[in-house]
Amino acid sequence: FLLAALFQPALAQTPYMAPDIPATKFTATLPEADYVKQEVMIPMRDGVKLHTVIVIPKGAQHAPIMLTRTPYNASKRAERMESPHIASLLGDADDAFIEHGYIRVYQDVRGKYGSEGDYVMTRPLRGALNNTAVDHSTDAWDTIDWLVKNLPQSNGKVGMVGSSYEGFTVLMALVDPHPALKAAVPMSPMVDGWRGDDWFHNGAFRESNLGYIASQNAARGKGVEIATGIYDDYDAFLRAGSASDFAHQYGLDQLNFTRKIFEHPAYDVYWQEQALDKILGKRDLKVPTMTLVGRWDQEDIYGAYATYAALEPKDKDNNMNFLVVGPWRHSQVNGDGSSLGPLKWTGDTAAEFRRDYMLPFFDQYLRDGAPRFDTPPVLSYQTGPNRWRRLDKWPLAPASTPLYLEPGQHLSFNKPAGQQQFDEYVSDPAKPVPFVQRPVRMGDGNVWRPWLVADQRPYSDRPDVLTYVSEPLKAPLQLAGQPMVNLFAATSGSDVDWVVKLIDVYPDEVARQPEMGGYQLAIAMDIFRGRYKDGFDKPHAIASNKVERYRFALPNVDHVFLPGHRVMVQIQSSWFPLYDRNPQTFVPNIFYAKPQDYKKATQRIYHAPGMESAIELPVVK
Ligand code: PG9
Repeated sequence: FLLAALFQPALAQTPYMAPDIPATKFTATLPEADYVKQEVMIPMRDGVKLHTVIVIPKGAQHAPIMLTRTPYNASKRAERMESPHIASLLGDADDAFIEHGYIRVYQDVRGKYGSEGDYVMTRPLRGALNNTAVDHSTDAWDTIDWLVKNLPQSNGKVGMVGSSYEGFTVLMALVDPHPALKAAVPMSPMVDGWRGDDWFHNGAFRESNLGYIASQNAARGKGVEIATGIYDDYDAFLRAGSASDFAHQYGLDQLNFTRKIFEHPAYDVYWQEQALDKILGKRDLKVPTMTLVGRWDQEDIYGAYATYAALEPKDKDNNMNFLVVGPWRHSQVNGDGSSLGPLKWTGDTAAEFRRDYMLPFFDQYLRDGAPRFDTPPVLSYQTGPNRWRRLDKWPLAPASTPLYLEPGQHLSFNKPAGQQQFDEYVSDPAKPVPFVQRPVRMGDGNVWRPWLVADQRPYSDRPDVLTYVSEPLKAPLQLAGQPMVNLFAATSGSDVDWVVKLIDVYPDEVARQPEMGGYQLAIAMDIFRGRYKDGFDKPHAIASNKVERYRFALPNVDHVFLPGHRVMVQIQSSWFPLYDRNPQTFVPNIFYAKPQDYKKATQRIYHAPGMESAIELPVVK
C-alpha cells in the first residue's frame, strides 16, 4: 500500500475513467491572438436562441459592429483557418472591416446550424403568410439590441452586410429597423423569387434549385446532395420528365418547400406578399442603403435593381439610396473581381469596391469621427470600355429605341421593309436547347458561376434558335438601362416559352486576346413563360397560330458595343435544364405535366407591318 502511494503522482485528481471529450465546446487559449472570439446564444422575443459568433479585435474600444445573418453556417464564416490572426480567421471579404477595427458578427438564422427554432425558407414577414410573432425583421432587431447592450467594446453603431440569402436578411432588417442599425449593404439580395431571382424567372422554374433545396432543407445542418448517378444533368432532368417527376424520383417532394413551390406556379399571393421591394417601398427609408449586384449575376439578377427603384422615390435628397453594379457573377464582390470567364477587367474590381467605396460608406455612419464620404448615388462598371462610372441615377435612358428584327435575320434601327412576314423554327421539348454546352454540370462552380458570359456561338446556328445580327457598328452604341423585348409571335401549341438574348458579337479577329475573335457575349438575356402574357397571376392558354404580342424586360445593362462589333439577338423556346421545359400544351400546372403533354410546336416571329418585333434599347444618345 505504501509503495503504491509512493508511485501515485501527488497531484493526480482526474479519475481514470473521466470522459476525455469535454461536455461543453473546447476553446484553445491563444495567448498571441489579436482577437477575442465569443460564441453566444442570443435570445429572441419568443424565447428562441440564435447562435452568434462574435470576433472582437483585441483591445477594441468604441468599435463599430458589422453583422451578417446567414443560413450557411456562421461558425465556418469565422474560421477560414485556425489562426491567432484575425485577418486569417475571417475571409477576404472582411479585410476592409478588419483594417478599420470593426467587431465582426455572424449569426445563424433561426432553425439553421447552431440556432434554435424552426427554419422556413426565406421566412416571410409577419402578416398574411406568417402568423407567428417573429420574422427576420424582428430577429435582426432583437440581435442588434442585444449586441449594443452586451458588447462594451462597441460604440453602439451597427452595419449589416451580406450577399444573396444574406442580402435578403439585410433587407429584412430594414423593415422597422433597430435605431442602432446605421447603414446597410445588401448584395445580390433575393427579393422576388418569382419575378427574376432564385426560383423562377417570369414564371419559368429554375430546376437547378431542386438541388439547393435538398442541400439546405434536408437537415438543420448541411443537407444532402442528390446522387442521380447521371453525369450530364441534361440527361438526368430530361429522363425524369417534369420538375415534379424529378423531385418525386429522388424523394425531394418529402420536403415542404418543394411542395410549396409546386403548389404556387403562378405569381399568386404567396409570391406577391414576399416581394421585398414592394414591402420596403411601403415604408420610410430610415437607413442609408447601398444595394449591390453583379452585372452577370446568375442567381439574383433582379432584386437589387427592383429594390433600388422601390426606394428611390423616398430618397428626396439623393443621399440615402445607392446602387452598385460591378462586372461580377453572383457574390463575386466578396472574392477576386479581376475577371469573369474570359473577360478581364482593369484590376481587382471587387477589392477596389470593398476598399474604396464600401468601407468609406460604412465608416461615415459607423466609425466615430470618420469623414463624410462622397458616395456616388450609382456606381456602375460600364462594360465594353471597362471602367467604373459615378452616376446620379439609374437608368440613364428609357428603353425607347427599337432595334427591329428584319427579314433575312438582320437587325436594324429602321422598320423592316422586306416581303417575308415571319421566321419560324420548331421547338421540340424532347430536344430542348441546353443553357450551357453538354455535358451540363450545374453543381460545378466552373460551369455554373460564369455561365452568363459563356460564348453563345454553340446556339446561334441551331435550327431551333432564330438568330438576327446587325452590320458591324461604325460608331459606339451605348446602352444604360433595361432593354425591353417586344415580340409579335405565334405558336402552333397552346403554351410557349420565349428566351431572348441580346448579344455583343466581337470582331472576327481580336489580336489582344485571340480566343475572343467572333465571341458571342450575352449582355442581357431572359426567359418569359407565354401563359403569363396577360398577367403573372392569370395564366391562360395561348390561341394556337394566332399572332400575339409578348412584352418583357431583360436585365439591366451598362454597356458599349464598340465599333467593329455587331449586335445579335437569339430567340429560342427552351433553356434546359436550368429552366423546366414548357410542354407547349397548356396544362393547369406545368410542374405536373404528363409525358403526353410535351409536344413539338412551330414558333413564328413576325416582322410585318404593324407586327414589328423589336428589342427596345436604352440608348444613351
Ligand atoms: N441564391 C441563393 C439563394 C438565396 C435565397 C434563396 C435561395 C437561394 C444564395 O446564394 O444564397
